[in-house]
Amino acid sequence: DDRFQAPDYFNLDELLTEEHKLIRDTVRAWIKKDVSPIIEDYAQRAEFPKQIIPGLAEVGGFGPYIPEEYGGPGLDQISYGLIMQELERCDSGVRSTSSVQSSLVMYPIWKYGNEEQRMKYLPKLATGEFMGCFGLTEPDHGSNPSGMVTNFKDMGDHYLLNGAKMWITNAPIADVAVVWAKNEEGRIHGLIVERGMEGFTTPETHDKWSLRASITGELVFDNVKVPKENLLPNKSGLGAPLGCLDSARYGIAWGAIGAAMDCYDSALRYTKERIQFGVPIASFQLTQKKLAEMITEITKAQLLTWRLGVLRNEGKATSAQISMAKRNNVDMALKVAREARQMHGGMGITGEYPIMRHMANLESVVTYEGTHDIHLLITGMDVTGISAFKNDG
Ligand code: TGC
Ligand code: FAD
Repeated sequence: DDRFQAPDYFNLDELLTEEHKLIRDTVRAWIKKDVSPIIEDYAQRAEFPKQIIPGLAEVGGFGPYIPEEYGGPGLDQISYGLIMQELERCDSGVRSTSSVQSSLVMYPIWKYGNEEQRMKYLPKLATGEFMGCFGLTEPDHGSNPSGMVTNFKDMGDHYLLNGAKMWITNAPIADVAVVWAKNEEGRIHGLIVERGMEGFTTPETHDKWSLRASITGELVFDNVKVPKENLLPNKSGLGAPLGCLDSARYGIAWGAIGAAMDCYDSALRYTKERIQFGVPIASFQLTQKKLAEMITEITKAQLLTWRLGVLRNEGKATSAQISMAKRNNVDMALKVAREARQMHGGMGITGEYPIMRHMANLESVVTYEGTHDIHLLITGMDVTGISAFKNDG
């Protein structure tokens, strides 16, 4: 049987509703039919498969939890997580497209925008007619976004935006960008910048060895006139972009499990079939240790993340809990991918198997949305009450 067998060692399916399972299985079937057959080729050629956009919209990949009145499917947080899991089981870049559109573009417009902005952008973002991107990171300010230098001045009837953002997922194909910039008092605000505004360019970032099927670029603002109605009015300060990151990081915690599942499934299948020294390599204790540890770690991550989803549905999840899950699950997935890579021997470095692609993708996932060490420091700060981000040295 060459069908993917989703690991469910602790019968987690029993914790899901019929609707959750239906949503997950719908995404799984679409991925299998339309995306898995092409993804390796696109990744090898470092090209984003644009043709998947309508399908992504149809399976609820754009703003899963955005209410129906704004064109979203209005799903709960577990459904959102399961969608991310299935997308990243295919490729972290596919999940990235969905994460950015949903949590980094639709979420801030929904939460921090006014009614006109919601009605203008959300329905089109939900169908994929508009693609969005999120500009927080700058060349000199990655882990420390509060130091950003991108800024806007009040010119009376418009704002004048200057600066640059770097490492922006979907920038080169985006119709709209949610951009974080400081006003003249140094306060961070979100602005909706649209393609076509004079002085706004989105050069593509080339030569990535990771997330090759996802498109990345810069956002450059050279005296861009932004209409005043494009400022997100309902929240400002660093907490505004960080609130979006909470939602995206939660999705990544689920997504990483998907990538790990795919690596585990492939490793289990391969080691049962591959014969060396006259026996399947799965019969060696060293192989079994790897498989046993993989399924243990995947199961722990599933339980942690399911619980986090329940807390989010109840509005009780803290940012620090989300950081712990993002950090744990991505690290877990990266370790599973590295082990699986070795278990496939030489075949593990080829595109015949998804392993090397997952492994390379996860190097971005462990860095973006807060690095592995930044999330550790968030946990450290949460338990001690002391911030270790800055030192006086
Ligand atoms: P700090 O003083 O701790 O906080 C400033 C204000 O923000 C509030 N806050 C939060 N609010 C909501 N959610 C959170 N998670 C929050 N964390 C903090 C905080 O209460 C405070 O509010 P107020 O009202 O008192 O001003 O800020 P800090 O400058 O010390 O920085 C904290 C730190 C280091 C944790 C933060 O800067 C951080 O998370 N850095 C990592 C940067 C990051 O994650 N960048 C991601 C860029 S986007 C991206 O990577 C997209 S990839 C997507 C894809 O392709 O899938
Ligand atoms: P730095 O902040 O320079 O960090 C370098 C190293 O120093 C890391 O190991 C870090 O952990 C460590 N470090 C930094 N500060 C501390 C500290 N206080 N204590 C201990 N160690 C520390 N950003 C967006 O805004 N939008 C996007 O759509 C987006 N998409 C991305 C897509 C890809 C493929 C990639 C690779 C990145 C993307 N990013 C995006 C940017 C991403 O969020 C940043 O790369 C990330 O936040 C880290 O910033 P940096 O690369 O500048 O690394």
